[in-house]
Amino acid sequence: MSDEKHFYLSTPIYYVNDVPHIGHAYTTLACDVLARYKRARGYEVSFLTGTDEHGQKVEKAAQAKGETPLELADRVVKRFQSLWDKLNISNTDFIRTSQERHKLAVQEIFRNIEAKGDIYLGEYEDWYCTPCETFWTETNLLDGNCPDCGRPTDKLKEESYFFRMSKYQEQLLAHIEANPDFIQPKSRRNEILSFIREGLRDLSISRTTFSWGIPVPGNDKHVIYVWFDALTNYISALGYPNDNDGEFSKFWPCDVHVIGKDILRFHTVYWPTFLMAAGIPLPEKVFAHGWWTVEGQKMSKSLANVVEPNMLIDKYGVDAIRYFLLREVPFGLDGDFSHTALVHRINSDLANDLGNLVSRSTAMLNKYFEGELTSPGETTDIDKVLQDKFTKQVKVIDGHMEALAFNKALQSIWELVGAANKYIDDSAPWTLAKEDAQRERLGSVMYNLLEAVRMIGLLVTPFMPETGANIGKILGVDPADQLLEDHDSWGLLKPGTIIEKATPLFPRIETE
Ligand code: ME8
Repeated sequence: MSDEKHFYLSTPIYYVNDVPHIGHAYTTLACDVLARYKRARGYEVSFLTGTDEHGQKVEKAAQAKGETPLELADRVVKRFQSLWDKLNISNTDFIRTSQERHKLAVQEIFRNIEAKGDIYLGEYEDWYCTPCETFWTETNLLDGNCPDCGRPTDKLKEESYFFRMSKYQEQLLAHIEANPDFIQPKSRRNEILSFIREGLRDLSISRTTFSWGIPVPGNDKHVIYVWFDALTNYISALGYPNDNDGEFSKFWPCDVHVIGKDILRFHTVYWPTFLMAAGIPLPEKVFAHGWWTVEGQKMSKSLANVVEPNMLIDKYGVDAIRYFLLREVPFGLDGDFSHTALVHRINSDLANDLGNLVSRSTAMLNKYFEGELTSPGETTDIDKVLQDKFTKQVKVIDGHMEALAFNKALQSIWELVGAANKYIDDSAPWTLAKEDAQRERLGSVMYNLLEAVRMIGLLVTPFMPETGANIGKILGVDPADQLLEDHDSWGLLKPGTIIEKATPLFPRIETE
């Protein structure tokens, strides 16, 4: 980590020729959970997302709609921003590559690398896939088509500026070898290592066949290649080439770029070599997550199976969607989105396990003590087991969060939910309530149970901010006391607190 109490993370910047779908929501959501967790651990967090607005793909999409590229971008960017609001995304900045601050940074890094002699003018002849904005050599093509998306490619010959990427091959290999965590997960790292070992070619980084982009400094016949432009967003947002009141020196190098596996090579080969050439330190880590299919099929407009996040949030609630996306699939692996799986998770994990725990605990406290929490008495063996489990698990969860193993972190939190539910069964409050002599013991059981609920509320907050806040409110916890870093130890609920009977947190979804 670059600095102990600062944390900088980023999503990819999304193309504006498409409207946001569940895949975009997934990456942004994962970053949000990590950002919230780090804040709860006392870090100052810079969390960047934004939109990638230049390039031929966007220019063509705008033409097809009879708009200018900027009109298209202005329209689509609102769709992204309103979805992020609705998903409770806590980004601290939103960069658009059409902004002046970005243009300045891109031209500056171009000039910087050119001044060092690592950019030269040459001629390019290769096969170009416009949907992927990628050049391919003849041998890369599959039956003449793009090896990534399968669509036709065009032969392009043009004057082009080149970046001496080949020069950085050994330095990049050495960096990846010396920093085992630089590319995650491990399988992705191996994939990139073998790609680099096959040999890096110099990279064409300008185009003359269209104009929607940032002009090459001193030669505006050329616009800068959209990936050279887009990747620079991670530093332009911090004010590069300036320090932006200390932002750049505080947050760079970035702690983690979170991306989908589709854009790994751009982030772990192109971007680090650009930075090496410019003399800028490399990001600490690039984490590539897997790909979502929908009901077993690739998401595509032609199949009309694109999952629209707004609709899902309206139907099931924002926290249920946040929970499902990060619980269902190990971060880093591919996964399948299905309505059956979503409804199952909501009913079993949220309504049944968590929702019932909160309802039962608060209902019993009201039934037996009119809602008033009493001081816990002597600690028995089963109390100790519960407390130890919570204390240990907080550390286990922290390890999972550091590793971006969101599903494991949730699994571990749900083990606590299970332990608390089991504690109810083992301590059988309904039996204790029958004997006056057990009154103090019953009070202790209630205290432990609600303390367990408090800790669970804190731990779920980064994943489900509304649910975490609701649990805090039910328990009468001051929101200022919800910072995980200072409140993750057992026994902080104040005796004497009045806690009302909770309404169900998650209504069950009826299925046929
Ligand atoms: O690639 N499953 O933008 P983009 C999971 N502008 N994640 C998915 C997904 C799916 N089915 N579909 C998309 C670009 N994603 C460039 C990035 S960064 C300097 C420039 C997510 O709009 C995933 O994070 O095509 C993927 O990397 C990203 O959307 C691609 O978004």
